[in-house]
Amino acid sequence: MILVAGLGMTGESVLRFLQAQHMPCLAYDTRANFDLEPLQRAFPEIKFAAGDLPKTWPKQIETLVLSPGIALKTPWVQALIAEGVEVIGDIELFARAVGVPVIGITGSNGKSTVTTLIGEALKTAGYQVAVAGNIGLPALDALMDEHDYEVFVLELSSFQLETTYSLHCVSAAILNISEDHMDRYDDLAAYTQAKFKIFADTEQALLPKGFTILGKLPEAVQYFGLDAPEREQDYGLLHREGKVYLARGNTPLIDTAQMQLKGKHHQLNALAMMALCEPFLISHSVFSQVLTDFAGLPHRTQLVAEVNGVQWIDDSKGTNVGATVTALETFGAQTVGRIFLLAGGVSKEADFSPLVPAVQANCHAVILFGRDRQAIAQAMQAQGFSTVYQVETLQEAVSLAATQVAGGDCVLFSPACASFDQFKNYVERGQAFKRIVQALFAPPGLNATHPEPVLLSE
Ligand code: UMA
Ligand code: ADP
Repeated sequence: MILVAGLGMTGESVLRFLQAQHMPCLAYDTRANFDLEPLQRAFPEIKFAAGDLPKTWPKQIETLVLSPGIALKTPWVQALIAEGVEVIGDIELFARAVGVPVIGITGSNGKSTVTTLIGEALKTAGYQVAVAGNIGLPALDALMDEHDYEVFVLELSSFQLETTYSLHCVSAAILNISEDHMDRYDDLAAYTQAKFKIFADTEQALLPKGFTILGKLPEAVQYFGLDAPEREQDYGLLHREGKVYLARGNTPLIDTAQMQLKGKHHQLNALAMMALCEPFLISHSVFSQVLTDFAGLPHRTQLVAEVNGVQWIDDSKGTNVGATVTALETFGAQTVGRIFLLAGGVSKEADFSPLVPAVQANCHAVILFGRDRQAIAQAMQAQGFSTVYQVETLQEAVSLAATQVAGGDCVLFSPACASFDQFKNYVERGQAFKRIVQALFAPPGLNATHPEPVLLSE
């Protein structure tokens, strides 16, 4: 018998897939308050449980299909493993069933952007392409929809890769590694090792220049970075006659000035797109068109309002320190006035000390909100950055920023934290930011509260 554990988006897609394959299963969610009723109605033949795992179930289970939100080290999962139960995830089921080429993308930041860019490039080149995985559409749902896809582009999280064993990719990348999900991993090495599983069966591997090799790689390995490429097959930047080109080996390919997305990190994302698309022999005019047209995904350093010369930036997807550092560096380079950083939420046990130098170099003030704001405040204090305000909610943080900004300034909402203390996910949090900012400046009916700032230095 199969046990499907975790009944979020992934678990539901697994239930649909197993039902379509006529494979019986049991279904379980660890959350005692999880509302099973809609699923019980949709899948009347399946037995469901929430809260504690029913005592009689473990004896019946041969395979556990585990959702990414449940850690492998969870005691009841470990107990099943000790009993010899096979543990796989939705991507493993996908891998066993898919019959067309797959491109895999993992990394700490930039996954969704690169996955989307590749999808756009393949589509523009005429391929029937599915873009799925951690980006938000469960891979099995894409596999089962009515389209005849010729290629799948999968964004893969470390959580998904932990339970994946036989995914064959025509090309795959780790885009970068910076600390994330330290509540799930013992250390950065364990997190990196989980990501490295993407290369278990790939034809062509792409890695950042200088990346430490942690396991078996295919013969075809390519590196990418912001320097000139060292080898003909590598990707990087070439400077020619005052222009900066995306390049392969010694060949300049696309003038970066054409790109709508600005910032060094997006140049890296564009290079990754070109490298990962190599198996599909896409012309450079296609890449050029995609990079000219693509304005970025919502909630990633997105300008949501410009009022009285102040830019309000939604980077709600900045859910770890690395992403927020990138955003600070990007806006630090282009903002004429001061930067106010709005950050906070669920820390995921992150070390916030690497955030401080970027704050010192680029920020006028930091406004912290959310559950774990004190952890960020302490890191700032430890390194002597004292223009730090603490409030409870995002609403208060925005209102406080509004009282301080002047023309030329930028309010950067890049939380460096997960959202689920106060929001359902980063999308809802980004939408809330936009709504709050717009309400603040909407005439009439301005109803903002301006809380008393709490200055750490006071
Ligand atoms: N949960 C429980 N008990 C359960 C099941 C879930 O407590 O039995 C909790 C988890 O701790 C987690 C939440 O519920 O907080 C959601 O977990 P889930 O496994 O049900 O998640 P899904 O709804 O299936 O969504 C997952 C990805 N979420 C996670 O990995 C946490 C989604 O990525 C992904 O889009 C979706 O599958 C489709 O593939 C989101 C994400 O936050 C964007 N990913 C992390 C990230 O990008 O940093 C990895
Ligand atoms: P992911 O899917 O890995 O979370 P996204 O493309 O959604 O990545 O971007 C998430 C955040 O990371 C955004 O805040 C964005 O500004 C930042 N980011 C995007 N690309 C990169 C990169 N190559 N390196 C570092 N940060 C990046």
